[in-house]
Amino acid sequence: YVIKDNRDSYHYAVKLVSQLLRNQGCKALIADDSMLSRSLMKQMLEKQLFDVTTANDGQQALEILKADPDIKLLMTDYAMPTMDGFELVKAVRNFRGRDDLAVIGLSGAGKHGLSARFIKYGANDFLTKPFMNEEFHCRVLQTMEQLSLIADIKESAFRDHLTGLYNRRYFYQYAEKLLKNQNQNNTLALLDVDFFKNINDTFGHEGGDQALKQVGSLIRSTFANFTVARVGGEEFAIVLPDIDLARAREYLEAFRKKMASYDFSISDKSCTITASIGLAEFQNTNLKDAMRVADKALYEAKSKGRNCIG
Ligand code: GH3
Ligand code: MG
Ligand code: MG
Ligand code: MG
Repeated sequence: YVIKDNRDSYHYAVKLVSQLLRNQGCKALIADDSMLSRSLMKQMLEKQLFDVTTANDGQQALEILKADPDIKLLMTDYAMPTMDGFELVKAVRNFRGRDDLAVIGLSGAGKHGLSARFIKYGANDFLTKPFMNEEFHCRVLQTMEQLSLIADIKESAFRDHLTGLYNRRYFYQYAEKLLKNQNQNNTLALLDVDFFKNINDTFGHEGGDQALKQVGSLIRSTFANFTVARVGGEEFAIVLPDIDLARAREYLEAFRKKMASYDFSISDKSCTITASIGLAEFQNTNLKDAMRVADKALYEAKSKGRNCIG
């Protein structure tokens, strides 16, 4: 249906199928005061597997967008009764970026400059009504494909390849933003594998990597609801929001014991790996200050003999 006839290339077909898989269950919103237009676009977006909601005015669309951060595509008409498409795009860009919510503006032919203005206000693309179904599908597909690419790039930029955990870059950029202006007691835990050099010496670098993967997944599964990052070679950080130092100590002590008795398997040989832990409680402080405190506590844990909390 979207691949029109044998004019379409194999390349386009492949792109289409892979994007359709990603569109599946993805939410789209249509803002248009014409019922005919709404139902036509709804049908077409449903063919692209979107979960579609409609609004008959910009104001109503804005309310829906504010309430639902999962909407990934907005198709908006220009002329609508109380809030037009330009106002809607301007307002929505205050809380949703171009790489997070795709906006495609639409308007009737004949008015010059509408497409340029839509794009300047923050739309990703533009369609003139009446449009060919084929062009509608191509533009939606292309816009969503760009969003998917950006999401993939972000994902790989913020993930550590070895363990699949967040990396240091993510940890500093995002965790800090997340915790700013929150008047609660948060705890940062810094965990460093003990005598990791010995593991490398015994099993080789490849074996060391296996150990890091297993340590990473043990932390991840234990602290599934928290932000966990690999912040150094064999160093991991866990942010525990709204958890004070005393409670964090209980959690981390339980984890330390679990890890010390865990049966790691490196190159088919079973072995024991322990870690030392430093904790820091923080409120509005930035993450770097908390890291310094946790690092100091970690150093104390190492000098106390390792496999303990500083
Ligand atoms: P300590 O108990 O004092 O922490 O001793 P340690 O041997 O763990 O300490 P140190 O920080 O001196 O050594 C960490 C080692 O981790 C050094 C480095 O070669 C190794 N390493 C860092 N990143 C990786 C990695 O990605 N893979 C492997 N296999 N080793 C790594
Ligand atoms: Mg209209
Ligand atoms: Mg270290
Ligand atoms: Mg170490």
